[in-house]
Amino acid sequence: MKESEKYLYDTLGYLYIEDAIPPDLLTEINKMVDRYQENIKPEDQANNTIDTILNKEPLLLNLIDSPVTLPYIVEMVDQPRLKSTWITITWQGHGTGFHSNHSPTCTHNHYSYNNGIFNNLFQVFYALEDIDEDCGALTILPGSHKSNLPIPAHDEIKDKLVKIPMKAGSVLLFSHDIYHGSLNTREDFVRRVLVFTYCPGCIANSYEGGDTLYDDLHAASAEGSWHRFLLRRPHGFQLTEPRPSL
Ligand SMILES: O=C(O)CCC(=O)C(=O)O
Ligand SMILES: [Fe+2]
Repeated sequence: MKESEKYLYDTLGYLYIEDAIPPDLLTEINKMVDRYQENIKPEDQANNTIDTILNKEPLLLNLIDSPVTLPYIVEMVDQPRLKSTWITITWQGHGTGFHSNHSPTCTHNHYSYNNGIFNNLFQVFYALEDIDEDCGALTILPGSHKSNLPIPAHDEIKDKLVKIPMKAGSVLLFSHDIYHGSLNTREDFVRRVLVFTYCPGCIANSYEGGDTLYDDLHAASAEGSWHRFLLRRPHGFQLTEPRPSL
């Protein structure tokens, strides 16, 4: 990770990188998302997230330690572990309400800088198609991942929000402490994203599957591999797998 990238990530709370998914894999992922999209009835369009997608779709496995994102994950997450994976399919009029892990938060669970960047929830947010500003581009308040004060009412800060358009196959890396949300206002466009969340090894899984979520994938992975390391169960500050080198 370049020093300028560290500076920008620390200051703004995000980093945008193009060509993060190889074109052939992107085509395969989009075919896979087509199958989910076709099966969502119009009345279910508001409920548009398919959770634990990695457990359902093995073709995503090689993206969890992709050569594009791994150097950033390793640099900015302490003894990283994969926490959550999902796809979101967002029709017009839908999106994700604004939220953030940061201020107020519990004292130990936040972004910090201590001779290096420490993310507690690190979002690896892939665009599966071009996402223009009005197509549900992620909208953020830059720098809010480091604020010392509680976030004011949305209306009071909304003119400082920044929309981040993305190219198909690009990735947005961001701290989940940043204030963020999205809304697709385009009638002719369905926004499709793939999201992986990484956390330090001491943080537990929150949702479906709990800490055993990746046990089968972990057991099937090669000894000493990044797959095995990233798919391990949380275990306090103890490492239960040797950490591979980059
Ligand atoms: O899908 C979105 O626009 C929001 C995603 C989100 O909240 C996240 O990745 O943490
Ligand atoms: Fe979020």
